[in-house]
Amino acid sequence: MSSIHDELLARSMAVMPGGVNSPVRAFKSVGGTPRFIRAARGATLEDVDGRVLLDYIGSWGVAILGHSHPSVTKAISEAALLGTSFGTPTEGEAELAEMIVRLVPSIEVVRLVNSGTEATMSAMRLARAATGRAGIIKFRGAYHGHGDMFLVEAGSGAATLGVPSSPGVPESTASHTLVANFNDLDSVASHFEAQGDQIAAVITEPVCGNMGCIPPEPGFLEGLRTICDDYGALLVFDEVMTGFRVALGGAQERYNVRPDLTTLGKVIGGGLPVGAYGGREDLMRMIAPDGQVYQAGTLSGNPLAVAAGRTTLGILESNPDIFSELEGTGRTLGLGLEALGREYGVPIRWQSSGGMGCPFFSETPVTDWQSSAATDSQAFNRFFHGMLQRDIHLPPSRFEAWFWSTAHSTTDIDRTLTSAKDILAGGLDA
Ligand code: KE4
Repeated sequence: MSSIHDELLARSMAVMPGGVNSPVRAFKSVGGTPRFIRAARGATLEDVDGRVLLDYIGSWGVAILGHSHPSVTKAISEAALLGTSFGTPTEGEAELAEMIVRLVPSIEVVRLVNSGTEATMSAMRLARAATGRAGIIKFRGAYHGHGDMFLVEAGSGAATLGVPSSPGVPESTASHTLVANFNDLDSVASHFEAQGDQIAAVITEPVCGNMGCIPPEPGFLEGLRTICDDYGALLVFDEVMTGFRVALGGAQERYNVRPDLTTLGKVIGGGLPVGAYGGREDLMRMIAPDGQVYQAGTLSGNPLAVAAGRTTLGILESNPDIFSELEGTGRTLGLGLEALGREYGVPIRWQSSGGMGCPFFSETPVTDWQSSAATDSQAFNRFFHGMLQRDIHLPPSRFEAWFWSTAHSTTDIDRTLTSAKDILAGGLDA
């Protein structure tokens, strides 16, 4: 008998690609039918069947304060009564920009946009304009949104010029994207040695969250900073996920490395669409209308999203202990899951930073795309569905990080671990 989720998926698929507005939601990598959600509050989602699910998707990192935080909902409601989008400057945008400048160490000037993708595309256009170079370096397995230049996998064999990994990305675009390996400075150096004078920037997730959670190894981010300085390239930290997630000042504060440009998203919108890019003032003043580098957006900085973002950042700024609490939750989850793995003979390796992390079904550390791709996908998929059957909704892919919030209680974490124990005791090869 088909469920209401099957019916809604069929209806959605009739009019939307895959029935979703973002591919990962479709459960393609884990199989099965995605749950249609009708409400979310605190650490939980409520599906259209009325089932309440403990949520580790957290809207992919957005919901650091939990869903429907009363202060955020109130701020949105009040802003909505004044209108939703004016297409003019507003005081709220200045306030949010001032908060970002105050809280993110390297950001002196910032531009608000509507998504992480817009932020990364704009930051790389600026880097190319500032350096007069076209080449960019990204890391295999890293995700920076769906801009053409980022949808590139390294060419096979020794040729490491990018080739498109999505139809519709012209070779001419992909050829400017060079691909290196995360946590491998030599793979970056070899690109610079070969064509350093053509490389505008290196863009990295300072903590990778799109191939599972992979923190930087000691010295890696510092090494990127040095090599960019040596060759006159810019260092861009894509903190769309790590910003206000791994520390109040993001990964650049946590790891004490100062990029030239930073991109932000997710948390800064408090659940509404906001992205941002910012950094050195000499670079950001090149953006129109101060400078000639064009970038624009009808709904950029709209009053609703800015109200949600300001309220969220305000709560984080006035409660900095939140980050040590989130770190502690990650430690409890990690120690518990790894202990269960040992108890039941299932290799589990937990990796996390601040309020993001994930288990890998792996004997060995996961330091880059290759080691992430080598982890046990079947084990993950069985674990995923076992947790969903127990009303715990993990991100539906082993290449995604889990996100927890200030709304996740110790009872929630205990329940997560007892559910995991139940599944592992039953065996994952069933
Ligand atoms: P958006 O365009 O989706 O707002 O942001 C793109 C982006 C840029 N940079 C990083 C480091 C990101 O993680 C993202 C988006 N993250 C994914 C989660 N892996 C969003 C989920 C989805 O695509 O539906």
